[in-house]
Amino acid sequence: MRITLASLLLATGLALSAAAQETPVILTFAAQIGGEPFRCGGAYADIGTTKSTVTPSDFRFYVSDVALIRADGTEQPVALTQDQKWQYQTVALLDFEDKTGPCSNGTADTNAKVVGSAPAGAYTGVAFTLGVPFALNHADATLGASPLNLSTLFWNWLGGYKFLRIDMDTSGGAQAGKDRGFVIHLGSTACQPAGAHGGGMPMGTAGGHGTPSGAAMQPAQSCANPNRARVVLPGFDPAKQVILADLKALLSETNIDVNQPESALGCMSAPSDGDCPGIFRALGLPVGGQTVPQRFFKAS
Ligand SMILES: [Cu+2]
Repeated sequence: MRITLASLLLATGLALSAAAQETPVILTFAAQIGGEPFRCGGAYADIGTTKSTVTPSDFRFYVSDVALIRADGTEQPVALTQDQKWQYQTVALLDFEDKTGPCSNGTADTNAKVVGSAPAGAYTGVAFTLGVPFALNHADATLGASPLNLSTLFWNWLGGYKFLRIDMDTSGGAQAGKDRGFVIHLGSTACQPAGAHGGGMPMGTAGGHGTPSGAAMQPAQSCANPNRARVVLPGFDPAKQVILADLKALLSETNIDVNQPESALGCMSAPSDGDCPGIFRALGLPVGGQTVPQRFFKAS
């Protein structure tokens, strides 16, 4: 094919006009507890089935595959700005703790926004996944690009990242002084290591602490329980509304004062953990083959 100056100019002009139709997208999130803003070390009453008072010490989560929704229900992916800090590829970290008070596991910086662009158009809603995509979830966090480089949001190579981490002290009497508090660490479980051959039991139930086992040193080939929650908020206008994540709604059917027997403190996502089903339901994740609409996120 002969390339003329005219055709080059035409191609350049088309590229410029296409680029000009990309429009900025900014989604603002807010972490709340019963409608009040989350604050490290704050006290929030009437949480969970025992109406406990909680003092939170972490509130961070990863979202991915952010999309705008058209009136016909189809999704337009949002291209995230690659900012070398909060966003990498299709993943963004929302971080509401500022390392003050009891939030000693955290980082001083906070981030409440997802920033990107999409073709200009008429959009009526927003969708995103709570979690890290499989392709990025089983890397080595010590080598990960920010924000996938935080050891406090990572289990191990096999289990991957903690998609959501909310930690808290609780006022409840049953465990006061011993194993006090409650944590929510959401992530994939029952992950098979690469190189494992069929017939074995699924290994690597996430939630392990301390030294990774041999299996944990290998990346996962697949996880029986991905535990990634797709969240759809129809009727959402990013220019006027905020996406609220409310801990009280997340814990509304959970007893946070009495840890269920023979399980990790709070819910660390293990399939056998009796502290998890109410939280999974609130996230719209399947429990016993049933799924109900999520209630953790809502539009302001
Ligand atoms: Cu944990």
